[in-house]
This record gives sequence, C-alpha cells and structure tokens, in this order.
Amino acid sequence: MLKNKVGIIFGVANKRSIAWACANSCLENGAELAFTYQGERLKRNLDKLTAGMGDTLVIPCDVTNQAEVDRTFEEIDKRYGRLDFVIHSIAFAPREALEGEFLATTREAFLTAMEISAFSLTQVSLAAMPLMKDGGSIVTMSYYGAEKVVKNYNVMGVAKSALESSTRYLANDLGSRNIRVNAISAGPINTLSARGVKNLGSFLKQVEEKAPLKRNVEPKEVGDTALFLVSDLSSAITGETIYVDCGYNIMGI
Ligand code: 1JT
Repeated sequence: MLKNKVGIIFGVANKRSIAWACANSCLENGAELAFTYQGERLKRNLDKLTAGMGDTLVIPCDVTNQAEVDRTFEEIDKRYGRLDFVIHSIAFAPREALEGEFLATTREAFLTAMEISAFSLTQVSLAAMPLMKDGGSIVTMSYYGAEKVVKNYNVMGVAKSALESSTRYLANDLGSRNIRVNAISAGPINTLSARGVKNLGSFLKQVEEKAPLKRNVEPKEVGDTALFLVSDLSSAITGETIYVDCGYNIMGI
C-alpha cells in the first residue's frame, strides 16, 4: 500500500509509543521510513528499535529548535530528494500542569504545551511542504480532551484543540498542492507519556464500560488508521479529526 512512499515519523520514544505502532503499520506495507528523536536517551531506544532495518535515517529533532527542524528536512532531501508523508506524534506539558485545576496553569506551562504540542505541526508542515512534490499526507495525534473537559488533561486539552484547528487551517493552505492534513483522536493508551497521568487506570476502565466496543484501543489500531490516512485510500479526506476510540466519543449518558 505504501510501496515507493517515503515517510518521516516524529515521536517514537519506545516500543509502546503510538508513533512506533504507526511505524510498524507503515513498514509492513512497504514504506521507507525516517525517524526523529528528542534527546540522547531516546536516541538509544530508537537505535535499538531500528537496528534490524538496515540503513535507516535517525535524526535528532527537538521542535523548540528551528535549526534542528530545518536540518531534519535537509537530511531527508539529501537521502531521498522527496517526501510523501509525515506522522507527527509529539506532545509535552509539564507534569504539574496535568493535575489539579486548569485555572492554575502557568504562563510557562501554557506556552510550552502550545509550542511543542500544537505549533510544531505547523512548523513541520511548512518544512515538509517543498519535499512533497507529488502531494503528500500529514497525520497528527489528538485526544478527546480537546473537545470535552477531561479531569487533569487541562492545558493539553487546550493545546489539542489548537492542534485540531491547526489541522483544518493547514489542510486548507496545503490542499492546492494535494497535501492532506488529518488528526487521529485516539482513545487512552498506556504509553510512556500516559504513565505519568494520575488515574489512567480509571480512564481505561471507564472506556471499557462506556464505549460501544466495550474495550480499549490497541496501539496497532491507531497505527493502521495512520496507515490508511497516509495511503492513497484516503485521497479525499483532509482537515478531519478521526476518532479511533472504540466509539467512546459518540456516547452521551
Ligand atoms: C501528553 C501526556 C499528551 C499524556 C497524554 C497526552 N495525550 C494523551 N495523553 C494521555 C492522557 C493524559 C491525561 C489524561 C488522559 C490521557 C503526558 C505528557 C505531556 C503530553 O487525563 C486524564 C492527563
């Protein structure tokens, strides 16, 4: 499905990352992939995960550093001279901001969450654009807290709202180049990021009880949706937020 397509994946921290599930779905379908990481510790994880994959591009990219973002796409240009898709699976907010009242969010926490979790999609899309010569597809990850109040999600919910809105504005700007931009709103998954979250267990249990499918989402199901969105099967879908949440979001009481 992705034969002869080149993609780059932002946000693999370890084997449980949503980004890694996306990578596996894409690799099983013939894609050529490059990866970025933030920080030396995460480089070692990524080196281990990509060890069996031959000569894979693994590039440092802290999105708060514009020079690293520019260099990332220069490396892609040097190696492949083109790019077909981007999977953006990065977010951050200081731990203290993800508990207690949203009201107590500091300026610094707010700006950090917005910069890393929302602005980075625009930044990466602009840098990817010139390499997407035959059109392309950009996919990002959101969460239900963008749309409804979820206890403790706080400033991340505000950042995810901005991310989903950015998805629509970018889809409009890039549509004439046949570049599509979509978000996946995944149900809660027990990843490294989510592990710091108070009461994640109770959220997982709530989904099992309330979601139409009576279970939680598997990372592979998010990966397979990303595969669909970066493939030509979704050629008329852009600016959307697609829920991959076992139906949780459709339920009222
Ligand atoms: C971040 C973190 C972004 C955790 C995230 C996230 N998007 C989803 N999750 C999982 C989650 C988090 C909370 C939650 C439910 C699910 C942590 C690091 C910063 C970025 O609230 C109940 C808080």
